[in-house]
Amino acid sequence: MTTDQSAEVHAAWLPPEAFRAIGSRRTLVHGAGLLVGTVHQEVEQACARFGGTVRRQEEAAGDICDGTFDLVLALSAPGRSTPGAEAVSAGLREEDGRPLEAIGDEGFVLAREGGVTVVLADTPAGLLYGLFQVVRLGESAFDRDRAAELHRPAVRRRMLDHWDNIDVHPVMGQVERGYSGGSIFWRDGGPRGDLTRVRAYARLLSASGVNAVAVNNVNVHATETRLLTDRLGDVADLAEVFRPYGIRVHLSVNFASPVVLGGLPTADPLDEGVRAWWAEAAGRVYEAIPDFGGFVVKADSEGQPGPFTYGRSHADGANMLAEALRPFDGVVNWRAFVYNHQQDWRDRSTDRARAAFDHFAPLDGEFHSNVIVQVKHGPMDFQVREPVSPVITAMPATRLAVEFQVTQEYTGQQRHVCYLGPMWSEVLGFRPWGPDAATVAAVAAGGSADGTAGGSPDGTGGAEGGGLVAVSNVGDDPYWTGHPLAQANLYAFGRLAWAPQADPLAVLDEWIDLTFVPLVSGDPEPLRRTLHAMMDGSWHSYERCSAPLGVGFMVRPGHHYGPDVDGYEYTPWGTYHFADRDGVGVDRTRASGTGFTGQYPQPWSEVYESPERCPDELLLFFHHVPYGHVLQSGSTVAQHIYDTHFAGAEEASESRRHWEKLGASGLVEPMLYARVLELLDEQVRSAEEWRDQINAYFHRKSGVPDALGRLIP
Ligand code: GCW
Repeated sequence: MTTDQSAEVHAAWLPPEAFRAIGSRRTLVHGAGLLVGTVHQEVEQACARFGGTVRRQEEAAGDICDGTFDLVLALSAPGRSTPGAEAVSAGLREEDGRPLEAIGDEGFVLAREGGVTVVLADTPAGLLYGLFQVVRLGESAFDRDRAAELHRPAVRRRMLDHWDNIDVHPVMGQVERGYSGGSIFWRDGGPRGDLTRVRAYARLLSASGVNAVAVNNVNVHATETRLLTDRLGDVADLAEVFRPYGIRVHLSVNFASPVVLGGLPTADPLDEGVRAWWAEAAGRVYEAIPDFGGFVVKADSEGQPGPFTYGRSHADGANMLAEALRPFDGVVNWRAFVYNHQQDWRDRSTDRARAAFDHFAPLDGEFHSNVIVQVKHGPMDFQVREPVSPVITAMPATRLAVEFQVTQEYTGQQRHVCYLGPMWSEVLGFRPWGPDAATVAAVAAGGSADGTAGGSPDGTGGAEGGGLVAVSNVGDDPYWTGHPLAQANLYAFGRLAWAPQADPLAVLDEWIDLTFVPLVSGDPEPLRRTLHAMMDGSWHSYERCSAPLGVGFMVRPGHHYGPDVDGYEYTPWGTYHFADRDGVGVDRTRASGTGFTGQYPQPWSEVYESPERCPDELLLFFHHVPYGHVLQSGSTVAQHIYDTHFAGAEEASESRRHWEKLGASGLVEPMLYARVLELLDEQVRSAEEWRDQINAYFHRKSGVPDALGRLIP
């Protein structure tokens, strides 16, 4: 592994060595436009290092497949015939069997014939994604013929939200829930100035498939509010750096901006003055950043201002901003993470899991077509295990985006190895209406239960979904992500957003093959095996270590690291487990609980309602059961808690042993080796603490002995 010395930035999944196959060959880059320039530059850099050649040709000249080149990256401009190009995609068909007419906005066709590898795209962005596909393939892009393959992203917008602050927040710091040092954009009240890192980041994101970035925290504090107006230049500077990599910049905005910035007496979304203020603000943004993506809004949530103050609905609020952005094709990502965070823990009728659905489902059909309702994948808050949010099933006439958390707030805070690809993949492939209906990924792409496209009441909506969003895990840490192996999560988010059906372990392979393998001189197999052994099952392992059977939130209040079973039990946050001497879990049934199970369509509303049919891993999310309750696995709740926590701690030690074995092999760079080893020490310590606290707590509460008689403190 190398660090790019010039920029002091770890190369992550784009080490120069990963470009060897391209850089040692003869390439033609064909077409015009900023992103084609980026493609050319990438190839040029690789050639400078590995001795190949590259020619840039804006206009068609000659047959691109005549054998002069090993690799041709060409734009297929309509009406311009490029000899050889048509042959590449001839015969390709759409899913429904029609002949392919257009490759599409960001797609590309890849083929190899007669010794020439060809990437063909309709747009410069498609060409750039095609280039990175050739990088991923390495030598295998050139070693045999390949029938033409069509690659297209499953969702149009693949976005990372940064929870970065400009000022250092007194509690949350420079990056809210950031575990990788400072922000790559902001420092101590202003922009960082040096954009080298942002450029490297843009490049990495583009190579993973991400095409949108929100550059500030959804909790928009005083200074950050001004990014919309007098600090807009700072956003424009970032947009400038992201642009050559096909990434649009979005901004989190403060709903109260007309009051805070504009001096208006109200931020009421139906007030004409307020609407005019936003229209003008949006106009100024687009003057500075013509390809600006849009606004991200957290409203009426955890203390953020919103339309409720004025007795207006979230549709009123979102639509007002949508109208301001509409002339410029901008979108509003309006978050559905709305709940009462000042709940009385004695009140058993309020259920935080219900909140997003209760607030948003009744508004289906009321949002404008450029509003995207952004829904956290689970009904609570990024726990290691949650069911899929029922909001995803409840708004067929609304563009929905599904939100993940790459930053590991509740999954080890980038001190623990926890590869989240398998979790996201499970969510994306989940079929909330049963086995024959749509997946969550299809909803994000714009489908609904019966496979028809979503739409919106003003008629201008339609097939396009809201896409996939995730909270970034990146900071100014030398390895980008605190834990070097947490880079895999960032990579996997982009790749799964592009192709949600991809096998997350194959994605992990890709990441290993780009990040580590090009730098290994000998046999890379032991390294591959070790990383898979440590990472493949690490999400399940983390689940075994932490709160059991889907109950969630047994973490230290505030920073959320480490165990504290009752930490949130008597707080206003709505995150309870209700453990007593007889049992544990939240009764969310219709029969006797909060009725949350009724927010799901069939078959899941029935499955979750039944303690016998409810999947074990979600039992305590939906049911309050006795410690002796027998799980589908055959174990009891108490015994399951003991067994999984002993296993989780043992797995952490095993992971450490795997890594230690690698030490002597010299297969990883010593600094990275040492960093990971140090973090594994902490993971082992923490897993043992989880084991002992959780086991002791339930042992004392229940009095149930461990069937194996192991030591429980
Ligand atoms: O998970 C919670 C975090 C908050 C965060 C919030 C949200 C940005 O603890 O720090 O605020 O979610 O998603 O808005």
